[in-house]
Amino acid sequence: MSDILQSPFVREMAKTASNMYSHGWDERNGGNISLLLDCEEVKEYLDTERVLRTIPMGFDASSLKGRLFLVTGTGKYFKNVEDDPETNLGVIRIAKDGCTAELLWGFKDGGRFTSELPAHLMSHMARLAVDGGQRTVMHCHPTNTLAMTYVHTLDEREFTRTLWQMSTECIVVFPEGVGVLPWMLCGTNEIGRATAEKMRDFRLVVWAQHGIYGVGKDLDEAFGLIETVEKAAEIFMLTARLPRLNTIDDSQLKVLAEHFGVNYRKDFLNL
Ligand code: 2HA
Ligand code: ZN
Repeated sequence: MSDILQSPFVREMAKTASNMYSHGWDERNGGNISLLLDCEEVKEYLDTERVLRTIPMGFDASSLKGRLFLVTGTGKYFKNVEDDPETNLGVIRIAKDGCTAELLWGFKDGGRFTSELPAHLMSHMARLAVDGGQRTVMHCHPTNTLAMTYVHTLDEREFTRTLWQMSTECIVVFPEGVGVLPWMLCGTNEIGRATAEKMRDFRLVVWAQHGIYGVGKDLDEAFGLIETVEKAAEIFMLTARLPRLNTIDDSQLKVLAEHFGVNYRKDFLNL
């Protein structure tokens, strides 16, 4: 059996956590990531018959039963993942009852999965229903995106349109826009359901005064989506108190979207 610490999934997850930390998106224990794993690939590294512990999840994820996820741990710091993946990460399998996680590897200090597991697994379920290639859910606290939720209306259409105006590539990268949730208590099934509901239409969901969720086929895709929103939010915040002399207007956004052939939210523009 090969060393799981050398597996592409553990290495890439650890590298991504460090990268997110370096961006200042994951202070202290902020942020969490989950990655849907390929069972056959995992068998090269783990005896998947050997369950170390079972951990109740407190919600039903029946449609994911038998599926394996690599997830970050609750209370764990992103800055430490790369040095000690086995303590800060875990591989879980959703048990037959749909409500229990079977720990196959990791959380070596007796820890457990992220407190945001409901939002992660419910988002995986929602996205898998629209995109079979969906594998990653990523949550973090990017500074400018958070700042923007204090000074900009949380109306989804307006929020998206402002982001699209902040950089030419935005409408091409997230043509469906961003979903926005008002402030809600985090770590609950309720915010999990609300996030998953938005994930039917969006790959990005902003949690006002908290952070953002991004999804994708792999870590790079989810990271890239969040990175693009955060860059646009940074430009918004840098220019928010200055007179706006120029912008990308709605007809230019339309030309962009058509040129790149993306299916954008036409109702988010004033055309
Ligand atoms: O795990 O980011 O939303 C820490 C968080 C909770
Ligand atoms: Zn958070």
